Amino acid sequence: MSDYETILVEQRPETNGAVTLITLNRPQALNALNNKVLSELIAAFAAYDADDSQRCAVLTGSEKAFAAGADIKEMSDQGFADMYGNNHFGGWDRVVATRKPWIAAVSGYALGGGCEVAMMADFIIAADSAKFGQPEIKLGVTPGMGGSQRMARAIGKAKTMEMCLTGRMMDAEEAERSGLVARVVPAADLVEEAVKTAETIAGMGPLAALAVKEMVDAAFETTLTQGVAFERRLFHGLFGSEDQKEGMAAFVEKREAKWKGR
Ligand code: CO8
Repeated sequence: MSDYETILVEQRPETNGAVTLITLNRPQALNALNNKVLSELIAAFAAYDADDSQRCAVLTGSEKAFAAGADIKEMSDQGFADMYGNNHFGGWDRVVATRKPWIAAVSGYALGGGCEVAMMADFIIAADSAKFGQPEIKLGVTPGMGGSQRMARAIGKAKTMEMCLTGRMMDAEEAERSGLVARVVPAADLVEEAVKTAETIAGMGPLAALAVKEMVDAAFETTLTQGVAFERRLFHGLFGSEDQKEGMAAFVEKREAKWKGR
């Protein structure tokens, strides 16, 4: 457990500490994201990234709300100079810069900034109770933490425009059908299922996991030809690792691989 005020961080014992569970913990505000939450998440993700024993992370909220958005009360009186001058919420880029894999486990509301943070994850596992939305237009603003961009890349223009222009919510079933989430599970099993999935990832070669994340992310930044070339170079590069020798030897010898992350 941790000394943070707005989040809980735990290296899950059933995974021997390989899976880090980060839980948003501002129940009185439905986990609304304020500057304190952001600074604590930046610290928690940096600590996760820096510790070799931690191999995959899960970010979750409460049963009622993953996060009901950026903290409206914190923002409401801010002017242009406050927001632009202080690059308000620019720090989320540091969460996105996490190099190791992490999963968003979403139950209940993931609205506005909450939906945007979920979309920053490598993928989303949703409870059947999950509700996604970008309702900022109802407040006279727009998504501001990447929602219009990441949602458009995840589910395409038509649905993104509809979601952002009407502010309507999308349930878990529609989110899965649309490609916003990887999988839907019963709400009661959400954290267990997400941790289990994270444990599977934690059991893979750490270098290969970093490379997968880097190459899939590149698909959203490059042309197909450049992306395929980048993938091939990373693939070639892994042949300089001990884990590639170990992984292929283990297959031939019909045994479990013992990864070194080297
Ligand atoms: N911010 C601050 N407080 C919130 C937020 C929020 N986003 N959401 C809920 N709360 C608070 C409520 O004010 C309430 O507090 P109190 O008890 O003190 O009145 C408490 O949480 C419980 O909420 P409700 O009583 O409203 O609970 P309900 O079950 O009736 O409703 C809803 C749940 C539907 C989720 C409702 O709370 C709601 O609509 N919340 C706001 C959703 C929203 O509009 N989110 C978008 C926010 S804007 C945003 O995210 C912009 C992101 C980009 C920022 C980029 C900056 C650069």
